[in-house]
Amino acid sequence: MRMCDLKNKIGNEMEQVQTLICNNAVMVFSKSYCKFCNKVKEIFRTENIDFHSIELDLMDTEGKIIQDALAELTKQTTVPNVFLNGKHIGGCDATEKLFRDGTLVERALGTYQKRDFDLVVIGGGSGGLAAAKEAASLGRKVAVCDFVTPSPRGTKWGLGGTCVNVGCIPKKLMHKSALLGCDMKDATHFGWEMAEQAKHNWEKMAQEVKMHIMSLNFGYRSELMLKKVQYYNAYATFLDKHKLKLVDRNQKVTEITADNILIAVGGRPNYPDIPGAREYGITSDDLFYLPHCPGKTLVVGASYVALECAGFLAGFGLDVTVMVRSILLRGFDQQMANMIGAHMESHGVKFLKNTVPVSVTEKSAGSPGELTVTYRMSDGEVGEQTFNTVMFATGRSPCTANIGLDEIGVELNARNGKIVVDKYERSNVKNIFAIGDVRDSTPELTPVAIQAGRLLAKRLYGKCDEPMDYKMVPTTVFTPLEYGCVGYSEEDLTESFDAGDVEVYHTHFQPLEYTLPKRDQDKSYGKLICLKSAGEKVVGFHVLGPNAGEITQGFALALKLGAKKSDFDDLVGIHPTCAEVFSTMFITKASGISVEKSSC
Ligand code: FAD
Ligand code: NA7
Repeated sequence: MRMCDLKNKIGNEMEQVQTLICNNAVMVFSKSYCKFCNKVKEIFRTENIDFHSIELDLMDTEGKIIQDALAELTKQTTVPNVFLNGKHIGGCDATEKLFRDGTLVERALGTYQKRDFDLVVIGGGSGGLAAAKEAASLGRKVAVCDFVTPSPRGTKWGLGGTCVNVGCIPKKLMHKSALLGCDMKDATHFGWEMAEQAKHNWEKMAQEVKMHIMSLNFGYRSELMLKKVQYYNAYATFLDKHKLKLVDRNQKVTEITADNILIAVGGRPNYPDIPGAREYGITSDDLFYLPHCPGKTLVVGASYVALECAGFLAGFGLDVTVMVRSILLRGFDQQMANMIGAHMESHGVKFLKNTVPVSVTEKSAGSPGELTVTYRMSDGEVGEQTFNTVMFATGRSPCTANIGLDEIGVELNARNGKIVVDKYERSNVKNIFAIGDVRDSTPELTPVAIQAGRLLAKRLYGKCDEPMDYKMVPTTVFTPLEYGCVGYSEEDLTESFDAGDVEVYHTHFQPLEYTLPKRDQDKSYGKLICLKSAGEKVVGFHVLGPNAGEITQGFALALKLGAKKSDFDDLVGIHPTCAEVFSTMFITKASGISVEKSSC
């Protein structure tokens, strides 16, 4: 009931209160010394909302009478007491809630209309699901729209996004499968007698991986149901900034509205613009679901998706070639990148360097068939080879092209099509947010998307002000010899700091488990990059060796907390491990002393 309608029910002495509420779209009953009242007024100023306030403490006895009347009207005895367009809102918390969830301006202007949802998330991947579940836990009405457009080869999958279906999860499981092959070879040196030589069965592995993924898909759907998040298995496009059109697999159209919309649509693999690429090539989207062993494989591209896939395929004993246009692992520390390349090469992976594909044609059909790849080297020479499978890992593009963003004016980075947002993940259209792989200028990693999603929901619907901290994000490349890092690469540092200010400590190490099989001598390596002017603060951590991901996760905390080299030196190692080398790393690169052949 609008307070103005109560006018006749209360005494004449309340007429002044009623008049204030009815005559002012935004009315704040306040006390001049009250910090919550000041906070509320500051919120209105920030949002450019005109408001009228009276300070009850400056009004002698009249102020007390007004406060009593307000208590009678609203059952609220405290200030601030806020009214928007005649409707009682509440105090500071209630006003802040509307400010956070983005509906305050519309409510103040009297244009707010109740929508179907508080939050609709487009994209049921790592970031989208995290945000949706958090918002629902905070009591909001939430929907998730997720739709997988099949790959050009027809591969499709369930709820959970890239990580679960065609990214981290199948990749790490296949990496593990390849490592097991290696371990089995090592096992004979540890006294195991193998009845017969182990053979890899692609079909069995792919089936097991698929079953695991399906169980995860099911888990995500159940979680959404439990949290009462409405799930639409439909492709979403914007009709206006609060309204979406959803089209499901049967072309059934639904329209829904929301106060806030989160875009978490991720990205999909690129294909090079050459004849036969889409017709005969596959991407990581297809590889994990390939029903047959890929056989002799060409992987085009040299970033982490390419090297990881090439690594596990070679681990299964397949003939694998990586076609590198320029450098390995652009964006990563190049010393480490080249060490990874050298290790892979020593395990039989072939590299066609400074080379780009020109065309792919079918030589013979089959599962797998044979494909002829023509390629050109940087010196202009043209070559041709036959492969059973050609996989393109030539980057990914955000799924922002066909979702109606132009119509509603959401700003994209013209260079990469990603959504430009502020530090609170808000786009230039105030009620539209973006996180995860589709957000511009942040690492494309699952935990990053999850953390950003959770924090966004907490800022919108909880009591959190914290923006996502995108600095010092650790990561690992799951090549046969894993590479973990956090912080700066040596290349980054020379761009940002004076070369004389940088000290690099490093060492090779021999994992104990490699000693009996006598393998990979001088392949494992660690380095700490320190800033002299900051008391040798460690600003870069790099490790190449078994279980690098596990090692890096722990040390990432040290870097995040600002650890110095002396803290690493004070740390007592755990023996015998690979990680302990970071507690005994005393040789600097500048000294020129050899770091080869040190072992634990
Ligand atoms: P996604 O997980 O991509 O989810 C987006 C979802 O939105 C998808 O389901 C998509 O189909 C859907 N969608 C798109 N458009 C629409 C629309 N209009 N309507 C409805 N739904 C739509 N990260 C790591 O941290 N560790 C790893 O080891 C790792 N390995 C990787 C390996 C590979 C091969 C790849 C490709 C990626 C890997 N990543 C890894 C990256 C990680 O998978 C991504 O950073 C993460 O999945 C991004 O999450 P997201 O929520 O932004 O988007
Ligand atoms: P990246 O990191 O964008 O790397 C793409 C790689 O593909 C890189 O080595 C490129 O070489 C190469 N590339 C790109 N276009 C071509 C063409 N046309 N021909 C040959 N080689 C090419 O992509 P990824 O797929 O590895 O990973 C993308 C994200 O997915 C990653 O951030 C993860 O989060 C998941 P270049 O160095 O440009 O010469």
